[in-house]
Amino acid sequence: MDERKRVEVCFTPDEYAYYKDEFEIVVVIDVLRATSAMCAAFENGIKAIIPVPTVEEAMEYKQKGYLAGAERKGQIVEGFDFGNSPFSYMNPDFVGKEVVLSTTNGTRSLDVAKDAEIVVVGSLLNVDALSEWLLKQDKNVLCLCSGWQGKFNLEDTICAGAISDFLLSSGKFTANEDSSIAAKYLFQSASKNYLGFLKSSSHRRRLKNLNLNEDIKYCLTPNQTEVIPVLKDGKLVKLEA
Ligand code: 3SL
Repeated sequence: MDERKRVEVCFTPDEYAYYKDEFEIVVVIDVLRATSAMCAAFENGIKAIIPVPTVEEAMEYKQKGYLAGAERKGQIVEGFDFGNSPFSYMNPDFVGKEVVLSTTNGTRSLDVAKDAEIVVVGSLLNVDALSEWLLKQDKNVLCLCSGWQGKFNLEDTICAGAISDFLLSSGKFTANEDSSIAAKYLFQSASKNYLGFLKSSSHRRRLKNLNLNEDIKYCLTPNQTEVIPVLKDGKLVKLEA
């Protein structure tokens, strides 16, 4: 009998129903920019992030006095002071605080996956630390890419490929799905130069048109942190070793 655990890649939250219940750990990935911003937030001392799928929910929290941010289509939603830029979370005023956040795709993926046994946040920023932690867990892992409004995207798939490539190389994991094989090959093609590989990707173009080049560079620079955000009772907190 094959004792190996599975690591698979789901390209979009819309496909999550096909994978649900087969994996103890779900890694939610939104490289540009939600899960990168979340990793940056914990690296910079935030206490918790309450991810909410809708702008209305974020506004309700804001009206109750919470620090709340919202992003749609790459831009800060009117009525909010911050959105999804990782640099917004390098704010000394946020240290030790709880922040509410709603984004186009990333918080939607977290909402879709919230009933899994363990939900963690992945990005290129924490990719090595997260992969090593996953290897030690001895559980089946699903990398859930957030994509863009239900569609496939390259940057999340490459990050998922990096995680699965690492786990598969250990010999302790196997992958059965074509999505997982494709993600691994995309990662292997991109890994020497993420910025160059993703030059003409749709979301990179979208963010570049919004003058968010610094965000793009930051989010595509791997291993800037070892923090692993984990979902506990509806809030993201820092996983303690
Ligand atoms: O979709 C999301 O959750 C965002 O990361 C999108 S954006 O990078 O802010 O455009």
